[in-house]
Amino acid sequence: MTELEKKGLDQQGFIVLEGFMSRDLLEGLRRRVAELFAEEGEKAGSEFKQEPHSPRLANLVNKGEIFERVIVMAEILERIGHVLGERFKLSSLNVRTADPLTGWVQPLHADVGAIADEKGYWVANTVWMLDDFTTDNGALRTVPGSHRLRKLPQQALKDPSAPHSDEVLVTGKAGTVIVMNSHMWHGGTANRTAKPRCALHAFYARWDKPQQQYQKRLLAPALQTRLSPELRQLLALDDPLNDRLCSEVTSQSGFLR
Ligand SMILES: O=C(O)CCC(=O)C(=O)O
Repeated sequence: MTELEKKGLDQQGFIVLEGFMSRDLLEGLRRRVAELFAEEGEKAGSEFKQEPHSPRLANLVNKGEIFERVIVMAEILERIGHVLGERFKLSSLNVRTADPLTGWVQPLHADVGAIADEKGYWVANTVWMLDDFTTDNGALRTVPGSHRLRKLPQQALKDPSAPHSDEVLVTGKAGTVIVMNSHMWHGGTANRTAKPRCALHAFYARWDKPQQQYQKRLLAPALQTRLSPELRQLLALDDPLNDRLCSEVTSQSGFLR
């Protein structure tokens, strides 16, 4: 990773890896995501939480080998490690679609309502653009530098859904990946076009915090058995501390109840 990327993560809180996905990976992800939405229908996303006007899929490590490839990519893990330090785990793997023409704006939030603690930052997210993100179709907005405030938008702002004077919209071509310190305030914007906008979120947490979705409970036993040691570690499947932490919380969101 370059010095510029380190500075981007440290200071503004995000970096954009243009064209990161190979054509095969992008097409494979789109195909699998479309199949899952068709199979799951109304139930899509129900392992986690459902958001208005934003069809979601959850628990994706359990739903196809292609997702195992996504969560373990070295270039991404290196950048996540820059935010979280050496020891971290996958917290959840979800898809979110911004439905067309609903007017729904996802409130600015920090993931899982996380505020950096005395050890530093403990949440980092990646947004994998499965469609182009444009100025009109519900791209991600960010408030650069807000991860350093150690405050949540709902504490600092009258209306976290309103436009923010410092916001920056992140646009890019399908195949691009955003890596972010997800204490930084961010949220999806309204999709004002006629087509849905879809993204995959691979979300990571520091080793000493609970997973957003407890992988050991959610992944099929047969899948857990065949996973490599590297994946087992990333998913915290053999980690008694994670078992305890996850037993103490219910699944968390930064903005959904
Ligand atoms: O898909 C997006 O634009 C961002 C979604 C997001 O930040 C979230 O669901 O927590």
